[in-house]
Amino acid sequence: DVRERTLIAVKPDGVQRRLVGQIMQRFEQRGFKLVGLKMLQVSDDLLSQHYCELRTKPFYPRLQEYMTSGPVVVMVWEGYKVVQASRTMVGHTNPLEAQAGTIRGDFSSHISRNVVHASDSPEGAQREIQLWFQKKELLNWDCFDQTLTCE
Ligand code: YYY
Ligand code: MG
Repeated sequence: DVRERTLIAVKPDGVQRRLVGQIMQRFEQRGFKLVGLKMLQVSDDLLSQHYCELRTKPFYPRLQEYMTSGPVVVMVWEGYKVVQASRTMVGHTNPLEAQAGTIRGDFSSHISRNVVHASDSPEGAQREIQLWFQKKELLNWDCFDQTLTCE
């Protein structure tokens, strides 16, 4: 399905460290299509819905403090197997185990500052996209190079 979508977020440390452009560039370079983009300050409520399965974990208070410490840039990317591809591009949750060449492997060194979020399944992606974006904030657009005719 070339219309598969995933939610990617540059976490507060990524914004602080001016990594937004480099992270977006990797998804563009890979050939995925940007269909949603915004910057926002995350509330405790949104975060607990986003990480509903982690709310009872011992690290959750630390995660909440980190994720609400400053703005995040959240985006929706579309393309063939984009969920799986972006998990590979992002790398292991723990940067110490993330391969060089992945976003976490190249830009982070601690699990509590791992720079980026990526949905982990197509179902999870759908849930997260609905949580973070209103329908009208997602744009369908076609590539010009496929619709242009020569004069
Ligand atoms: O999907 P991913 O971000 O790779 O990992 P999750 O298991 O969904 O955890 C979400 C988030 O929680 C992770 O990116 C960092 C943080 N975290 C942590 O601080 N300490 C852990 N032991 C596990 C996760
Ligand atoms: Mg996850």
